[in-house]
Amino acid sequence: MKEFFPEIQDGIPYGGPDSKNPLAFKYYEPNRVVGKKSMGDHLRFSVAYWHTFKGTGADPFGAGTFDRPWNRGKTPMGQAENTLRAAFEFCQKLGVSHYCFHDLDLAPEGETFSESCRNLEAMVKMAKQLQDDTGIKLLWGTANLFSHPRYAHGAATNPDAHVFSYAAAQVKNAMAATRELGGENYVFWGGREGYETLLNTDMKREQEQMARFFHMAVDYARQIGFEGQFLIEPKPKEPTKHQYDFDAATVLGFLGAYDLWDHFKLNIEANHATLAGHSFEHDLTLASMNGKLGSIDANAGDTLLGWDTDQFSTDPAICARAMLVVLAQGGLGKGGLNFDAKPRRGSFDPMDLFYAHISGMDAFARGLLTAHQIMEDGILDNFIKERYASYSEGMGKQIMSGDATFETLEKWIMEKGEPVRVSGRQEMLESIFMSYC
Ligand code: XLS
Ligand code: NI
Ligand code: NI
Repeated sequence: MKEFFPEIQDGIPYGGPDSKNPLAFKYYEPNRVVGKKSMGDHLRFSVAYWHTFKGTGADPFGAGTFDRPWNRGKTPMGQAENTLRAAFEFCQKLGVSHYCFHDLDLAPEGETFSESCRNLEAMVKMAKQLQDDTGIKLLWGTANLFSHPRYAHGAATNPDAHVFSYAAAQVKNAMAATRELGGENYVFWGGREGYETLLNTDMKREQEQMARFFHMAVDYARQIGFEGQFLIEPKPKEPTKHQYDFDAATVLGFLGAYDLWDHFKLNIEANHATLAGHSFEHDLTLASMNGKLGSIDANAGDTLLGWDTDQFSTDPAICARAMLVVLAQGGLGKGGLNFDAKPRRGSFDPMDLFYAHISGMDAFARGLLTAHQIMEDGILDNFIKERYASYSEGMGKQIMSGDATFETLEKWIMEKGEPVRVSGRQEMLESIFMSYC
């Protein structure tokens, strides 16, 4: 059978931190034990089908540039089969454990809805076989509810109930496909769920529609016995000016307001957090402290550009800050680190996909090692604990147990007077953090 990546024959070796070979890992050793788990189990890397195998490199100023021999074939289904073969060859040679897809990445849309369903079914069958042959697993599936012109005004938030229904039918099939393939999660990214102008938009109604959609998804999962985790992926803008799932805080508020809290966790994407004006670790922490950090789209933006550039992360310090949050909550469970990332338009060679993923995997592996060491030493943790120590005793303890009132505190202040100011030591802590990176 034709190989799509003949340059790689024996997988990607581990070369160690001193290696200068771009086709060797410097930090990622799947079997190395870090704390209580292997690196592979900590990181659960996943390749994103849409960028890595279906991405073309097109931008608003020009056609696709990517050389992707598998995206050819006499028929759309022939092309889909070639792509699937290339995907498993790539994942196996790279040594990643998981992949993710949208329904339409895997199978082409047909002339009719039922033809689309048949296409998906056929591709799922083939994917199942390849999963069995290789041991590569599905981290999550999702439905593309944003590319087709019918979704120009949104899917679940569309003003037309006909479009809502189409989206529901599509998700029903994508969820069944995910279940069939043993997918551990199902992701809802809000595609075009947002608005451009309030002159034509009833925002309250649209959000109610979205909540109905999620409730139907929860019901259907129960009905078919899908045990995967439901994840919502926040993003503040692009494609619509104002996306409803703006950031982790907004999504959590929405889940609480519409009685969906128990059914969803979040899939936090680095580049989406930064587009929302937050750091990656801010949104990770916000999700995690609410028990809602389910999975991660591991990528990076460009601080000079205001859109979702979906680049591979190459900054081990940012990865370390992210992995600190993941380690503190005891891992990602069913989730993983999905490379929702693509090479730049000028990196059109299939081999660029290897360079890109290897550097992304190394960045997070190095981040994991750094975060683990920081946690082992406990210096930063102890500093934070100490900073709040006044709430563990005396009046602070009474405040937190509900025994203090404004009146008792006023009386106490009359006696104690002015507090002693304590430095936050930010620069000292930054310097300690840096010494680990
Ligand atoms: C787009 C999103 C998308 C989701 C999956 O910005 O990141 O790729 O991860 O629909
Ligand atoms: Ni994403
Ligand atoms: Ni994105």
